[in-house]
Amino acid sequence: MNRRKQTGMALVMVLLIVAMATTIAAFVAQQQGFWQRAMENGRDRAQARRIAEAGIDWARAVLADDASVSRGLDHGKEMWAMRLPAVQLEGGEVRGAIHDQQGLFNLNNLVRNGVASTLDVAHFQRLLDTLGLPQDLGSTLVDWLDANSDTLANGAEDDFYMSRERPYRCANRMLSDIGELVWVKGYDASIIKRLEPYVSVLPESNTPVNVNFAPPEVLISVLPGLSLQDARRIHQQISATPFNSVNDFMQQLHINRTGSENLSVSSKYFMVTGYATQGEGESSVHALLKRDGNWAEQVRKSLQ
Ligand SMILES: [Ca+2]
Ligand SMILES: [Ca+2]
Repeated sequence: MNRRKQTGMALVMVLLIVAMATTIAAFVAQQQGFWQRAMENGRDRAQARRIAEAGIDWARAVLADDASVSRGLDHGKEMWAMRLPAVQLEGGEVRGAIHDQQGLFNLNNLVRNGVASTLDVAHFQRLLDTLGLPQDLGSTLVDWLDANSDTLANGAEDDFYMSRERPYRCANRMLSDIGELVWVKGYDASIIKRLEPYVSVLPESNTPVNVNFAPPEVLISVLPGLSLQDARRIHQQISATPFNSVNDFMQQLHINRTGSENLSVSSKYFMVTGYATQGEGESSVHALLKRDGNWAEQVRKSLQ
């Protein structure tokens, strides 16, 4: 990396850190009253939680800012995607990062308006195949998501789940979190762990894959005809030079446009992770954000 570029990146890093420190300072001032009332015992932890949560406000501001400077384009070389070092605060520290969610395969795309999407099901079957996972996981998940109670070949509906030792009903609707997969026939903790780096659970069922963030395994699942070797090469190339348009991407691959309808170079869903320590207390937060125009809002959150 040349010197000028290095200086530029260092400056961006400083700006991000200043933005985070400012957001947290404002949040802390606002919450003073709460802290004074908090029980002495849980005070450190309560403070750590609030600081970790302030990371969400920081991410919303950073993503809104990105939307105003890079309309319609998102990739790993943008400011929001940079990894920050821990920011030191009085009595502790805070770390935060923003991760794109649209380079991943959205499991809720499998069923649209209650009906299985044949194309997305084929994509998911290919992903399962690439990861060495059983194909039946596609059928059981489609049955779990689709509105009807007709069992697909190798699938599972109410009659299967209601005959379990501890019966429960088939959801017949979208997933709201990846953890819900444990209820679906065939899925267990180890399978979820294997899938997790490649899939997302977004509150919509028609989200395109942002090619600038897609791992090679996801690229080949959504682009029939692309070899894993070519996908790895293109993925490596993207980390240095992201694509500005889906057209540029398709031209580079020399494959025809069929199958590219659900590709993109922009994202509207992001996962924010925040981790804070204060004295003896620590806390972590994961929040899914949805960006619409210049506004980013929280869709769901888990706080520990
Ligand atoms: Ca952007
Ligand atoms: Ca069903």
